[in-house]
Amino acid sequence: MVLERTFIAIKPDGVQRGLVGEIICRFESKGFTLVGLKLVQVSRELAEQHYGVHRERPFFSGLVEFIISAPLVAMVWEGDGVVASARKIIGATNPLTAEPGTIRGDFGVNIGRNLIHGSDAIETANSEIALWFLDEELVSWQPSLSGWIRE
Ligand code: DAT
Ligand code: MG
Repeated sequence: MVLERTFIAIKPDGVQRGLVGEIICRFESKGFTLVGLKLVQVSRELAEQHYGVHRERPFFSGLVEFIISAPLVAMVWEGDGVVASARKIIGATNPLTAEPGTIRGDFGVNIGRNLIHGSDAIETANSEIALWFLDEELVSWQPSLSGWIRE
């Protein structure tokens, strides 16, 4: 497996509902490594850039308004296959159809309040990490438990 990094954001609904700790716990417990973390009041410009791929979709303006409405928690997680694995931990886009055991399946009911963002591919992860974090905000470190988590 290749050590990857992915961009994860706990959206404003997750922060307001007090789910930051619970959500971080899911990634920590899995065995991934936190390498970047900050609470951000997002600018409209950053939100529009982040969701640029959805610019033509009918939900785009509502999505941007939601993302900038209150602080979110931006994170970078590192680990073997973390990009695809995080998407599984997060669950399907619509929380109503997301499997129980996933973050969206356990805590959400509405597609417009689905709690969390995760990069959908390695290339997307790289560009989202560069969009949200400066190089010096990311910390490369070796958890002392790593020998008990990966061979
Ligand atoms: P994901 O967040 O699972 O990668 P996406 O990239 O297709 O999903 O969409 C980005 C966000 O836009 C999604 O988390 C919630 C919102 N969204 C997507 N489809 C929507 C829809 N049909 N109605 C309202 N919001 C939607
Ligand atoms: Mg997406």
